[in-house]
Amino acid sequence: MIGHGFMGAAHSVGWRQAPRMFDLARDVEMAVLVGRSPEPTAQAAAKWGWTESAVDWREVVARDDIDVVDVVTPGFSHAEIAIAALEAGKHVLCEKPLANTVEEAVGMAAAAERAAERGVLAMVGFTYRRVPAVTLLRDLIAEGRVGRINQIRAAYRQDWLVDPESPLTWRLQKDLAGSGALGDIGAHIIDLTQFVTGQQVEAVSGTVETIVTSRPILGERSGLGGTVTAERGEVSVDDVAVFTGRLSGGALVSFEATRFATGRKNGLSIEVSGERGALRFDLEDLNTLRFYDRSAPDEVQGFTRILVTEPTHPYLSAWWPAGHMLGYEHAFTHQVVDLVAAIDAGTAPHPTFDEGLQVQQVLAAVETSSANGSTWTSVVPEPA
Ligand code: SOE
Repeated sequence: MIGHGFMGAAHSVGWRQAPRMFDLARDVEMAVLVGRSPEPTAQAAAKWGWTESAVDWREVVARDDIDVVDVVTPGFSHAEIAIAALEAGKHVLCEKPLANTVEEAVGMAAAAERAAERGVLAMVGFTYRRVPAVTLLRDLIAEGRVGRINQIRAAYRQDWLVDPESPLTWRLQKDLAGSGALGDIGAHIIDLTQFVTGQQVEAVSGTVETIVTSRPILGERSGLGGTVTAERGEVSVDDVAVFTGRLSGGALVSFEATRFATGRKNGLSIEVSGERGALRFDLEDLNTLRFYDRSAPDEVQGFTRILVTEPTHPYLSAWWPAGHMLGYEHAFTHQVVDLVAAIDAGTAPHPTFDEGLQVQQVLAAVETSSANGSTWTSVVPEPA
């Protein structure tokens, strides 16, 4: 695994738990954790259960005893590391969004296509697909429970930047992160919408905005923030992105991605409204799925609460008896389970790099739309 920030911790939990709780077709050995500085990397490796630590990712990626490379670094380095790993014949799991630009994502998707010819696989870490209630939501739509989809509301709302004195971390710098709320959390709701509907966002109209334009330069890092210095630097990414999308099936989607939703800590929600019913999920209540069935008699109409903890629900048979609740980290375990199953079967693990590239194209179209007065913009522009 390359990188050891917040996502490094989450992915480590996934790699550790998956072989302990699920029957995997392959053994998992947490071989090497790679970071820029020897000491913090060695400490993280020891804490999370990696056998070794190292500082040179190129050397590690070339090693014969490595089969899978997990990329959890900031977006600017995804393309270089993932392409090198695929070329070295390693399966790759890469954090979202796939890259910082469409150009980089195109290169990564091409590398993944070449690798696939040699049986080498690549997957993007849009982990929320693996929250059991989300997978169930997708399954219920596929079964026709909501019928034709008329409208979707998808939001990802956090508030960790509402303090103007919160430091200028890498997530606030375009050259490091690609974009702000749009790519960091907007990418999740684009992917989720497409995953649960099986449709693609084909055009968008949107606005992106930066609310706090300069922030204190970071001293020592910790988690999403860290200590600050007296100097300020420019915030070069968006704080809020609000956009409308048109799905291939015709429905409109309202998207909202923000780190300024005061009081919302990790509020990812999606509500799918169809001709026969509706489904609603909220990450802050992640064991629950709400279902409205229009065919129910009038006197019992209303959203019902499905507690998604039954052994018959996706991924749940490996965990606790019904009603015993899962958390944020379980989705990272399920991600490893699905990746290892795909590697064993030799089939493409979803989301593929092509799917990651398409999300990147939606993100770019939102930025183009915003720069052009929120005009409707095709996700992949028509050739001139
Ligand atoms: C920060 O906004 C962040 O950590 C995202 O980068 C993650 O993808 C999301 O899961 C939680 O919030």
